[in-house]
Amino acid sequence: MAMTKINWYPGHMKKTKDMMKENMPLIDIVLEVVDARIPISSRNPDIKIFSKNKKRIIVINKSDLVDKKELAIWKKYFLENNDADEVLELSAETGFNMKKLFTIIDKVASEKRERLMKKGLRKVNTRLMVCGIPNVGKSKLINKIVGKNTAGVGNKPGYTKGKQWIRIKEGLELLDTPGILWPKFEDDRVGYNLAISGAIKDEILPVEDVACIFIGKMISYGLEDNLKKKYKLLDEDFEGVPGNVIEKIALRMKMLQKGDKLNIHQATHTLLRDYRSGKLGRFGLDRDFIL
Ligand SMILES: Nc1nc2c(ncn2[C@@H]2O[C@H](COP(=O)(O)OP(=O)(O)OP(=O)(O)O)[C@@H](O)[C@H]2O)c(=O)[nH]1
Ligand SMILES: [Mg+2]
Repeated sequence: MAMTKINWYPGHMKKTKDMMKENMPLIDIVLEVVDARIPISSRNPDIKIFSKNKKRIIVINKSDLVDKKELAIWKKYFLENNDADEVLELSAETGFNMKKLFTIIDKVASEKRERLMKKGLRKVNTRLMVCGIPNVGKSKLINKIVGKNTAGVGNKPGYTKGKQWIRIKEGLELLDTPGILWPKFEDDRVGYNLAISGAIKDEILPVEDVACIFIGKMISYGLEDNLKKKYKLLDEDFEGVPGNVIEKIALRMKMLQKGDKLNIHQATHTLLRDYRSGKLGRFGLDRDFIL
């Protein structure tokens, strides 16, 4: 199948990137949020570059959406690659490992405090920048850190607009930033994984191609049973190309439009929505990068 190239780099992302670079001198800790379902595809190479000389924490968020074994593989991978000083799997949804995150932030903050107090400074502020691609849960995580709904959270990419400084406690401040992607996805798989996971707005996507690639992935991972159970599919429905499976979903779920035609549009969107909310099982999409 010929794949349409996916790209999403609107002007506000470039502006955000410039804003982040400008604020970098103020920042001590860069907390990069990645999506547990796509830990490699959701790492923005620009963030890697401008966080180089900072303390770096990678938070693998949405860990509730993937299997524990898969999470362990990614954590090891980031640590071995020296991608960050600390790597923590977490769920801003369930609160899993939030306590550990506080401990890590406190540790980094107190190291800085001690260092500067030795130099004679009395008041030391630690500033943390929370960044990542759109829709990974940055704002939700911040609300969990702060303990109240300070940052706006939305079930669509590009929700946060503009920067927002938030005070966590005496001497500790945090910057919420809008999600940013980068100008060109070198690997087509990255664009599609971002699209499937919900980091790119559906309005600009070739959603049917995206759904096809997704079905193909599930089949290659041996996850046909998850689809069968959810959409009442039969063995024979998997004969032929992945696009047929989408038609079969519409057929078995009786998704019809005017003139009793199958509603492929509805089947496509239902499929993606179900994966994004964890209803098709707990699995990620990046395993073919390393396995
Ligand atoms: N399952 C699950 N969903 C989460 C988690 N964290 C956030 N979400 C959901 O993901 C969606 C995006 O969350 P936000 O906090 O708005 O994401 P963001 O990274 O700030 O997004 P932008 O502002 O668009 O860059 C919302 O629907 C959240 O409820 C998590 O740990 N698990
Ligand atoms: Mg946000």
